[in-house]
Amino acid sequence: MSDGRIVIGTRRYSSWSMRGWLPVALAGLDVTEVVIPLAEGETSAVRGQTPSGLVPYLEHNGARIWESLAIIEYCAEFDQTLWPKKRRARAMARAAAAEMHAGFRALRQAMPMNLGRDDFAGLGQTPAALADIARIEALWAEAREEFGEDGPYLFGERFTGADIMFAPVVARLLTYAPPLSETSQDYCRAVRAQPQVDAWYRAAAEEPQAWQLEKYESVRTDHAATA
Ligand SMILES: N[C@@H](CCC(=O)N[C@@H](CS)C(=O)NCC(=O)O)C(=O)O
Repeated sequence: MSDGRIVIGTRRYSSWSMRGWLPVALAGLDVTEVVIPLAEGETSAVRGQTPSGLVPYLEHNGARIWESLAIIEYCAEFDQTLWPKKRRARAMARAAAAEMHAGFRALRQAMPMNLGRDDFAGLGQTPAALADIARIEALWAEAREEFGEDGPYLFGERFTGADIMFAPVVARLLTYAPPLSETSQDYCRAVRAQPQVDAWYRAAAEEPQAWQLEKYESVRTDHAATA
C-alpha cells in the first residue's frame, strides 16, 4: 500500500500539475497517481475532488497539501536538495519560485501549455507576454551567472524548486519558440532533458486523444510573430 496520492490533471495541459508532480517524483514519495482529465469550456472536472477544487493535490501520511509551491516545500522536507544548499542561493531560488507562482499571467494566457504541438511556433507573442519573457530571461541569466557554474540548472548541478516552477515555462517556450538568448536556450534544453521532466512528457504523449480540448488546441493566431 502506498503512503497517499497525488492528484493531477491532463499532463499535456496542466502546468500546475507538473509543478506538483515533479517534486513528488524527485523526492521519491510513494504515492498513487490519480489523473483527472481537465474539461472543456468553463466546466471543472476537478471541483469537489480536492480541497481547493484545483490540481495538483497531495495526500501523504495524513498530510494534505494543495498549491504547487506548498507541495515543493513539503517534498523538500524529504529531499533537501530541492532547495540550494547556500543560504543566498536558497533565498533567490525561493524568490524566483514565488515570483513564478504569483505572476507571469500574460505569458500563461497567451501561450497555454501544450506538450503535444510542434506547429505553434511564433504564436502567442503579445507585447505583455514578451515583457514577461524578458523578465524571466533576466532572472534566469542572473541566477545562472551568480550560482549556476557547476551545472546546467538555475542554481547549478541540482534541479531545485525554482527549476520545477519554471519547467512548464520552458515547455511553453519550446512550443511557441519566441526569440531567446543563448543562455535561455541552453537552459531550456537542459530542463527538457531532465529525467523527471522527460518522464512527464513521455506520459503526456500516452494520454488518450479523447482528453484533448479545443480550448488548448486552438491558439489565437492574431498574435503570431511577424517575419
Ligand atoms: N495556484 C494553484 C493553481 C492550480 C491550478 O490553477 N490548477 C488548474 C490546472 S493547471 C486547475 O485545477 N484547474 C481546474 C480545472 O481546469 O478544472 C497551484 O499552484 O497549485
